[in-house]
Parts: sequence; structure tokens; C-alpha cells
Amino acid sequence: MVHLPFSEIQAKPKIIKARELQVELPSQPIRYYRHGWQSWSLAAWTDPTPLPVQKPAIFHPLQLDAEHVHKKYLNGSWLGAVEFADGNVLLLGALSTDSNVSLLQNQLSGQSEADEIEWFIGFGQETALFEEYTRHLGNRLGKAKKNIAPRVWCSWYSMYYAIDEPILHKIFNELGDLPFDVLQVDDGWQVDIGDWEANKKFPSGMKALAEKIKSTGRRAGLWLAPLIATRSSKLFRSHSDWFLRNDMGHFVSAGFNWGEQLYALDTTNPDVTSWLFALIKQVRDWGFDYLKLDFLYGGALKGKRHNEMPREAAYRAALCLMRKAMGADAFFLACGTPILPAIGVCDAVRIGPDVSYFWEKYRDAYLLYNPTIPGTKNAIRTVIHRLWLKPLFHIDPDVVYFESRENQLTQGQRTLLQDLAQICEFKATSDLPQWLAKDELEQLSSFLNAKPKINQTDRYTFHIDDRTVDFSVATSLPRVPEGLIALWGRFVGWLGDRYLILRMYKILNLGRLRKRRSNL
Ligand code: 9PG
Repeated sequence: MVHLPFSEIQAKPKIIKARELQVELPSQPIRYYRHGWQSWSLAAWTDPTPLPVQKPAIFHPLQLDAEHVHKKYLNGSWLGAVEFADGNVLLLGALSTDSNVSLLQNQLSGQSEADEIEWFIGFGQETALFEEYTRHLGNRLGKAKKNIAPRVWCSWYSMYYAIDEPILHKIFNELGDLPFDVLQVDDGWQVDIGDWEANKKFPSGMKALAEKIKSTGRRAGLWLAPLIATRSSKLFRSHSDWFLRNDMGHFVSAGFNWGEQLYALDTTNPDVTSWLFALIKQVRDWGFDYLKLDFLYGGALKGKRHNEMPREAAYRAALCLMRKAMGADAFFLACGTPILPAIGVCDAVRIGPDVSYFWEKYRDAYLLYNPTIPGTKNAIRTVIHRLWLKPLFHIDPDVVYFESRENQLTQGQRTLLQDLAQICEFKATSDLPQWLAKDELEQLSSFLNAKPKINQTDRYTFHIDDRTVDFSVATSLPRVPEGLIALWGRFVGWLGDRYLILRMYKILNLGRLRKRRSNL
């Protein structure tokens, strides 16, 4: 353990090699910057006190780093920072994977789960420090080539699972000459999670679908979650030995979604790597060259691997393999991904939770205390706290909405999302042309063409052309529940851990989706 006196870093940032590193703070900090593990995990400046453990627990593997969730002190992945009353910030950040930072009383400390690694540590002005840290990360891990990010239409946030061949064809036709560069097919085309073939709703197959998209003059995009599988998938049933287990020999949970338990592939197994390489090549052969690879955290879960190595290093190797399989000319968007291992490998990274057609749900925010679950406020909060990653890859804040027909967001909330997308310079939507009023269609078109002048004026405020935009309505965290509300929250959390409840919820949601589709 390296103990660093504050005086040594006060004047000038340092790079230090250590497995564990500790610095004593000169005074009590007023805020702590916690950086969540993967795309959807919380990143935010908060009070320097631990937050309640978010619920339901069954989602932990897919919403945060389950290895650190029950720590009684403040903890974040790879980096952490504190802010003092005079506005100065102390930032400690790892320059390698498999590391985390915690704050315990007046000690900020870094731990590497692997060997000795390099750490960046500095004190001073927040933006300058984050910029310098980012520069060092880029030098060590590489920077993605940064052309302009393509403008994407994605099927998820309007159609969700309810996509099929005729519906997508209809939408692709009706998008007319809106300035999209990519039409991306999301979840709903595959036989199962793990079985990446066209299902019955796509009788002409995936090659035909890519061709249809290309015939509109755009690049074809496809979603898949190549590192996980559901229990019911053919992949899991026929190759259960490919999946990650713990020291006791039990399968490691990759969380719960699609009404099912999820498992993660052990990407250090050579049979798995051959399968993975062939899968990504197949997708390219179908004609898709914009790949949104999702639920990628599955490759970095703790477990006993075929080839023993640190979990995030194993994951980064899997990302490199998939990059090699897709080729340098493909656009690789990583989603549900641990952030640091993706640097230098992926073209774009989703840096926040999913947006939604609502702002925030009382149940999710207060009862479950879950800042990760899909919702527009959750998405904006984390994205605004991760803008510093922009020099390393394209930062994807998720889609924006222009349509008000099927949408509960206020005009102001929709505009906030659109402004955030302009700041990120990553523009996507799932809006259906047939849902858009004439003026909304025009607004969408000018949003896609706009290149506004952007100037950050404070942590949460920006000048966008001649407007001042303030994101602080989205940055706070809910009050910590107490008394009866806390008790009720515990019960709701307990319910949320029951398979039966989650399955019933899924059926209810499917009903809602069908209704949405009949609105087309
Ligand atoms: C498809 C979707 C979309 C979306 C992705 C991802 O915390 N959660 O339970 C959780 C579930 C799904 C999810 C995000 C979080 O969405 O981000 O864009 O592709 O999968 O299923």
C-alpha cells in the first residue's frame, strides 16, 4: 500500500504505480463523484455519504458492479473524486482495467484487482483534471478514430419487441428522405438471446432486411447481445459448459431480463471465441455494418474462467476479438458495457441508462431507489456526469423524442434530451414518422442537420447557440426513503426479486406493446 501525503500532489498531478494507493484528504469533502461500472450504472456527484442499495437485487449483475454493491463505504469503478468547500477537486483515476476507488472517512484510496497499475492523481480545477486524466487514458488504451457519428434511427424506443418484417419495411419507407445515416434494427428479430438467427417474424431473413435498409441509401444497423444467453436458449441448453461458473461450480447470474434468468459466456474458452468470431462475421455477411452490441457486462462478471485472468482484461480481449471479426470499417457501438475496457476498441459507448417516454417513476426512484432503471431523468443524470469521456470515443446519450402523441415527457423535458444529444454530438431517435405532427417532423429534420455552437458555462449549464440550458433538474438524487415508505420500498423490492412477478410484469408489458402497435 502506497500512502501519499496530500502535499505531494497539491502542486502538480502525478502518475503513480501501485496495487493499492491511499491519499489523506486535507479537509472534509462536500461532494463525492461516484463512477458506476457500466453504461447504465449511476455516475454522479452526490453527498459524501453512501446511498441506499438499489433494488431489486436480482438486477444487480446487469445494473452495477455486483462485486461492490454491499460495500458500506463510497465506491466507484476505476476513478473517484471529491470536491472541497472552495470548489477544488481531488481526482484519483486508474489507467488500467480491474480497479476501483473508494472514500472512507478522510481517505481516498485506489485498489487494483490485478497487479500493480498506474494511477493518475491530481488536485485543482475539475474540468482541467478530468481532461488530463482522459488524455492519459487515451495514451494508454487508445482512442477511437473520430469521424462524425452517424445519425441513427433505432427501432427500440417506439416499437420495442413488437417489430416484424412488414412493419419495419413500412417504417423504412415512411422515413422518406429524413437525414439518417443508419437504420438500426433493435431487439426482437432473433430466435432467442443466444440464438442469433431471424425468428418467424422475419421470414425473408436478415440478409434481405439489411438489403432493404441499404436500398434506402443508408447503412444497416443491428442489435445483439453476444456475450449472454437466456436459460431457455438453444445455445445454453446445448453448450452449458461454455458458460461462466463460480468457484462452487454454479452458473454465475448475469441478471434477469426477457422474463428469464441470464447467463454469461466464458470468452476465454477457445470454443466460445470461435463461435463469437463466426457470429460477428455472419452479421457482417448479412450486410450490417453498424453493430450495437449490448449486455456486454456479461463478459466481465466475476467467475472461474477457462483461462484465469482478471475479469475486465478478459472482457477487453473479447471486445478486441469482436472488433477484429467485424473489421475496422464497421461502426461498433457498445452498450451495457463496463466503460474503461471499451476505450480504444469501440467507436461509440452508451454512457447512461435507457431513456423512456416518461421522466421518472415514483416506484423506481423512491421505493426501489434505482437510478439505473430506464427513465429519462436517470439517463440525463448519468450522461451529464460522463461528458468528460468524449475525447475517447463517441458518447451515446441514447435516443431523443420529438413525437408527443405516445409520449408523457413535457416539451421542456424532450428539449433537454435533444440539447444533450447536441452536446454529445450523437443523434438518434426511434420516433415513427406516422406519429409525428408536421411541425415535429420539421423539428426532427432540423435537429439532425444542426451543428450548434456549444459552450459549457458550469458543471450543469451550457450555452447552445444563443440559449442557456440548465440540466440541474435531472442531476439530483431522490430523497432517501424513511419510515413507512422505506418499509413499503423493501416490500416492493422483495416482490421485484420474484420470478413470477417479473414474468407477470413482462406479460403486462407485452399487452401494452400490442396496443402501441395497433396505433400505427
Ligand atoms: C433491448 C434494449 C435496448 C436498449 C438497451 C437495453 O436495467 N435493465 O433492466 C435494463 C434492461 C434493458 C435495457 C437496459 C437496462 O436496454 O440499453 O437500448 O437495446 O436493451 O432489449
